[in-house]
Amino acid sequence: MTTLAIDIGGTKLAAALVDDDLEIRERAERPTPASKTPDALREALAELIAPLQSQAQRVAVASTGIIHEGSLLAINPQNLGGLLHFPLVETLKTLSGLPTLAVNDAQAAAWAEYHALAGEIRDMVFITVSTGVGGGVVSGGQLLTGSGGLAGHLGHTLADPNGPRCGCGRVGCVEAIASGRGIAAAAQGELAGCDARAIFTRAAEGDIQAAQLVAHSAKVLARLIADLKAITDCQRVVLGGSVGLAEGYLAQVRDFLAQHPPVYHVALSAAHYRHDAGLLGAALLAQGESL
Ligand code: ADP
Ligand code: BMX
Ligand code: ZN
Repeated sequence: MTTLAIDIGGTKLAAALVDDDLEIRERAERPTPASKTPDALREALAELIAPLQSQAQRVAVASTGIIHEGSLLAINPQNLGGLLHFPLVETLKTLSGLPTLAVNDAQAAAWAEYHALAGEIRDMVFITVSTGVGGGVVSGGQLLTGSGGLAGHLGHTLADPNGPRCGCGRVGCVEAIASGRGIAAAAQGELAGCDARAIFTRAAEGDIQAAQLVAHSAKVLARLIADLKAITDCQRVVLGGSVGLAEGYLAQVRDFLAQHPPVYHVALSAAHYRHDAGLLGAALLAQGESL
């Protein structure tokens, strides 16, 4: 069977045709629409899947937001230009005419990365550092989704009670500081208005403020990972997302984690499936449910 996998992020939309052996046949990508009304998102999704949908037998969506009973509810609507709610499964079923499954993007990516580990590991955590900071927890070989889809939303745990207000309504969340948006929001002076990608480029060129912004994100991530080790006793933490996968970022997180006492140490690795972990995890979940 061929799955049309779709990844909806705060910055980009991706779609791919995925075979049952997890090979990607064709892939398409476009920016998440700037006017993020439900109609704009529906339109962008329709254009994204139009060239692919006739070749698929089912649709599997990995999306930013709390995914519950097929609908997207943003915990941080700022990541989606204010879009709070979107009927994901209903929209894609109507557009494609195919059976459709939807799951949170980081939960999906965690499932793909867990399978890629294919060994003794039964407890792992996936963290995406991207537009936001998302997560997926596999405990005892089971993907935790929670009763309402909230499980793994580790970007909304506390990093700094004196930190910036997060779009979720709390103050000082990890996401408000360490995410791509958080890094960009903290930039001042000549870096004000730059996005995270530009700030990483400037850091690599030796800009001191840019390097400090990147290091601060990595330090907050390392603290989060130490907390996660204490909560889950996971054997591995896998990092993904465009910030998480950026050159040199994982090494910095590793160095900051090494400054914590040894009981909080855990093996860290970059996502095996790189930017496709969400797409492939959604496809795997659709296979598992024989959709
Ligand atoms: P999404 O959140 O849509 O899943 P990404 O994983 O690409 O998308 O994350 C988007 C964030 O990553 C943005 O804040 C963007 O500025 C940042 N980003 C994109 N490319 C890079 C890069 N090469 N290095 C560092 N940050 C990047
Ligand atoms: C936010 C939240 C999570 C998501 C995470 C990463 C929204 C819209 N999203 O914490 O559900 O997993 O961002 O999302 O509230 P991404 O777009 O950065 O990949
Ligand atoms: Zn928050």
